[in-house]
Order: sequence, then structure tokens, then C-alpha cells
Amino acid sequence: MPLELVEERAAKLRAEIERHNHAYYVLDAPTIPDAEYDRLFRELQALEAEFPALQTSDSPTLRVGAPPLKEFPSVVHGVPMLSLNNAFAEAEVAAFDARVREGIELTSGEVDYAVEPKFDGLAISLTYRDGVFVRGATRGDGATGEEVTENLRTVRAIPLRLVGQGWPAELEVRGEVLMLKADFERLNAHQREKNEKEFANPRNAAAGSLRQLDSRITAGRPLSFFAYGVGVGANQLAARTQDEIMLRLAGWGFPVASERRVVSGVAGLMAYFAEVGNRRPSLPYDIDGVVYKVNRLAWQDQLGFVSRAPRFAIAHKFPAEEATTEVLAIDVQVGRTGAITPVARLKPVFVGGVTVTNATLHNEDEVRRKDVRVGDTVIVRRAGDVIPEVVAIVPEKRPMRSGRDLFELEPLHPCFILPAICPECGSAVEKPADEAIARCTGGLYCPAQRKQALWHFASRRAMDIEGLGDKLVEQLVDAGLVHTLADLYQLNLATLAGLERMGEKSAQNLLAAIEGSKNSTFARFIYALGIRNVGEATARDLARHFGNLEHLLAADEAALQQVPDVGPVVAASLLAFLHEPHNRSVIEKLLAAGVHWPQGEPETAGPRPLAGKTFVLTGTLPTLKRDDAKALIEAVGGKVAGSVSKKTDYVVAGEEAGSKLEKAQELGVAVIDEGQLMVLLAEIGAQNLMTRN
Ligand code: 5U1
Repeated sequence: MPLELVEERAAKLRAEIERHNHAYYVLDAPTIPDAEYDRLFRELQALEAEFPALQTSDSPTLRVGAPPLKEFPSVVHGVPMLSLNNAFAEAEVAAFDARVREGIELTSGEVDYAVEPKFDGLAISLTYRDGVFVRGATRGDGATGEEVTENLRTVRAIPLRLVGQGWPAELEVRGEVLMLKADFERLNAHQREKNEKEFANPRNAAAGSLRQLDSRITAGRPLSFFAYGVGVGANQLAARTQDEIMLRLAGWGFPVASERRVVSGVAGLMAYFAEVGNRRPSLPYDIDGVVYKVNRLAWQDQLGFVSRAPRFAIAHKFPAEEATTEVLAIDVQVGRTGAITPVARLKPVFVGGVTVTNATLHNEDEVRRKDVRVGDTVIVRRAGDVIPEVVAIVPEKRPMRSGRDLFELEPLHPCFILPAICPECGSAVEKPADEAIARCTGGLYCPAQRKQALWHFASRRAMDIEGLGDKLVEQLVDAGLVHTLADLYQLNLATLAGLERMGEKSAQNLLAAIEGSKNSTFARFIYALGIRNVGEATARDLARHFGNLEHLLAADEAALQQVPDVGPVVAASLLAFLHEPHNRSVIEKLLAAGVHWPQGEPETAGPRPLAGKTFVLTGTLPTLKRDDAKALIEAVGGKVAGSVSKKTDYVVAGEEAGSKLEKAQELGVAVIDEGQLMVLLAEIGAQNLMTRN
């Protein structure tokens, strides 16, 4: 056959096979018998084997997996992958709707919401270039994920080439990979037959399948996918509503939930919640709630984001699953920052999709309030990835014995008493009068704290030292080889290779990973230090704001509070940590050992005369666009908030200012117009910043 004809036939087969895939995996309506599908597939495989140049990156033959990878590369998402705030009760849903209405200044009528199930799977992002699938990534920390392209290529419901037309040249589709309940049951039956470990629940099975370095294993796992949004390319869809976006996605070949709808106001949201709740047991996939999104995209833009979550959407979660079991013992655990947490050791019980053997009792007051004792039958609760907790005891099941008075019974076991000294290091345990949490005062002298600090430092999202897991950290600390974070960089081959279960090759790999971690980022470094109340997002904000370590170390409380989302509590944690001489010395040693990152400049190096002042913009300003006004204010240290409160210093009101203006007047907040804002900025010489930017 002439090559052009072979090429033509291969293209025809690819299109036909993908059409059948779509009919089978997305529409759930097979169009040909399995045997016929297999024949087409084998014909394409044979052609590609004979003429390798014909193989294209969107060929369905690649869905069987590729040779294993050594590791998953990191991917920076074109648009960050957000998380959702949660609501559990109607009042929280009503408060969300009220915030939305205030944000868009809607005083009458209802807001329409696009609603759909909240899949209990793994969020992923799929990149298409000119309609062809080129890259897939996990959510990771929202800014950076892991590239799992070859694994996602094996998921039959993910289109390798988009159908229809009108997609942006670069398109990022967001959605969830999951395993259908029926597929999960079949997979576990298979595992049982092969005498292999079963998966605890469909979510774990999906996660385990997606994180395989060998995509040929993933190809053998029955994964599904549902799309729910767009990252890069969202503003080129010419859509006015979320609902239209979903229709576009479905039209291009993506599976979308058939349970999705558009509903009106809080009443519509609550009716949908009840409806999906009733149907939950018969849905083909696990869900842990429903998601509500403001339908109109212009309003979504107007509402924007707070830190990591959009203001225009919320997850309404189902109540967590509960079960009863018995308390075998109550121990305490020492956390990374010294927090002493009482933990109930339980008779194993299956709840929320996993077997639970430990549950947190949070703190001493909680144990007392719930009066949990050894031998009690308790109700335990577990939701999603959250740590299981003891909700309450079942009083009538408490084991009792006769008291001094023969007719009276008293509990067999005494009530819990918090140890006065840390069980790990013997240091005093202290509990400030105004705090619920007791802490070990041993600091990094306490091996439990030291181990967890090291483990956190080495973790993937911090310094990312592959191979330095809990077991090894435990060995290094117990052997007295590592006392501070900086000691990690002094380890050598001889010491490491001398450790139990550590061969020379593993020691070499670990040293290479430690060496590689020296090349880091400022945000990772801040996060890795393990400062109380400083998570990844705050570390990123601090890094962006201060640009370099010198500026961060020099910052006082007011300067720290200029950083988005840094309030008095976080600022106090930062100051306490950064001014502690031991911590300063560790930081210096880390730098001396060669830990480094690209040096930056503070985000706004200029004067900050509006530091500490909060503005709210409302209505249409006569000449300035909102974003420009915001940039001007922020450039001189001011903060622009989305809603008016007692803390607001100025409301800048334009034409058709609505409820925010009313609220400002009600609270007695200063209201200025654009002209007055410009005078204020001119007085401090800020207007030049606009032309400089
Ligand atoms: N169903 C659904 N899940 N989910 C998760 N929709 C949805 N949307 C999300 C997330 C994080 O985020 C967008 C609102 C940005």
C-alpha cells in the first residue's frame, strides 16, 4: 500500500477508535461489539509497528502505557489550582450566598448557581495544545503539581484529541480522576484472586493507580474522569456562564457529571443538596458533598479569590461518617511544634472508607469534656482525609465496678490526666492559661519534635529530599547523627552507609538528594523551617512580599502584617521563630552549607505610606479601572479588601455603588470618591507609580 494510503488509514482508525472510546467511556453507550473494537485497535497497532513514523502523540495505542519513569517531573500550573471553602450547615450556605450578593452588590432577585456533585477523587489538570492532549498533572500544592501525562493518557475517558471546534490554542481542563464503585469492587475481587493487597476505598485505589511510575500498571486500572472547569484558556471560551463552559467541555468530548444543574438562591441550593444526598448511595461514584458556583462568569471575576479559595464557589459537605468502637488506651503524641495531643488507641473499625485504629482527642480539655476513658465505647468520625476523631462516648456501655457503697457503681478506669513531663524527652509540659494546647518545652532537644521538624524539612513540598522518610530520620536522630536541620548537610557516605539497612548505593542516592536540595526557592525554604502557623501559601506570600531573607529577618510586626493573610497570630509566630538565637544560628548554618535560591527584590520596594490602611472599592469609578486603582493603593502599602467591615479605613465609591456603600455609611467608615483617592495618592506621590509600572 502506498505510504499516503497507510497514513490515511491510520488516521481513520485513530479517529474511529477514539469515537468508540468516547461512546463507551463518556456517553456510556457502546457503538460496536468488543470484538470489532479489538480488531480495529490491533489493525492500528500493526500499522504503527510497521511504520513507526506514523505513530502520533494522540494515538489510542499509547493508552496501554509507556516505559517506567524514575520520578514525576514538577509542573507549574498555568493558572493555580484552587481549593474550595467548605460549608456543613444551611446557615453557612446562606452566609455564602449573602457574601456573594454583597460582593456583586445585588440588592434584589436571586443569584443563579451552577451545581454539581463533589467527586471524591483526585484533582488533575489536562493541557491541550491545538486540541491535542500534551500534558497532565496532579494538583500538588495548587501552584506546582507532578506531571503524570503517561498515566493520564491511559484513562480512556480523557480525550487525546478534542472533537468539535472552537477550543483555545492552549487549554487547561480541570477535573477529577476517580474509580467508579463497580470498577473498584471488580479490581478488589481481582486483587483477592491474585492474593494481593486490596484497596481500602475507591479514592485510595484511584490515587495509588495514578501515582504509578510505570504507566503500564495504571493502564490496567479502571480509572474514570469528570471535567469541572478550565484553567488557561478560560477567557477565550466566549462563554457567559459556568453552565456554558460545561456544555463546551462536553461538546469537546469530556465527561461531565449528568447530575449537574443550574439552581436559584439558597432554596435552590438546599433542594439540590437534599436531592443529591438522597441519590448518593445509587450514584456510580463516591462523592463527599456538592459544589456550588456562581453561574455568571462576570460575577465570578468580580468576586475573585481569598488566598487559596474562590469567593464565588463553595463545597457543601455531607456529614462525616461515624461508627462505634472501643478505647483500648489513651496515649499522648508530641507534634512538630511540641503540641501534646491525647490520642485514643481503638479496636480497629471501618469508617469513612478506611480501618481506623487511632483517633485524636485534640487536647486535655476535650478529653475531660467528653469524659473519654479506657474501656469506653465511643463514636468515631472520619471525613475525607481528615484525622479521625472521637465524637462522644456511649455512657451506658461504660465498664463499671462496685464502689465503696455496694449499691453504687463507679467507673472501672480513672479519668485521663495529661502528663506533667513529655513522654519523649522528659521536659516539662506547659499549658498557657489562655490556650487549650499543652506543649513540650523541650524544643529541638525533644527527639519527637526534632524528628518531625527534620521530616517536614525534607518533605516533598519543603526541601524535597527524596529518600529521607520517617524511618531514616528516626535512625539519624536516635543514632545522634543529626541534632539540627543544618546537620543534614554535614552527613557523609561513611556515616550513612554505616546505618542499619542502608547500602552504599542508597547512601549515595541520599547524599545526592541532600546536595540537590541546596538549590531551592525562598518560599520552600521558609516553609521548610516549620514555623508555627506558616503553611505553604503563607510561605509563598512572604517570599513574594519580602523577596529575600534579609528583608524578612528585618521585618517588624507592622511590616509582616502587610503580607496578604498575615495577621497578628502569624506575625507573632514569625517574630518568635526568627528572633530565637538557636533558629538564627540554624538558618546561618544552612546558608553556610550552601542552601540557596534565586535572589529577588521585595514586591514593593518603594515607600509604604498606606501600610496598615484597608480600602474597599465599589461601583464604577469614572476614569480608573478597578484593577488600576487596586494596584495604585497596593503599590504604597495599602490593602484592598472585598467587603466592608469595621476594620475598613476607606470605601472608594463610584457610580451605582450598592450595598457596600450602605454598609460603610452604617458603620461610619470614611467614603471617598475617585477624585479624593487621587488627591490622597498625589499627596504621597503615588501616582507616578502608575506610569512606572
Ligand atoms: N465538582 C467540582 N469539584 N471542584 C473542585 N467542581 C470544582 N471546582 C473547583 C474545585 C477545587 O474549583 C473551582 C471552583 C475553581
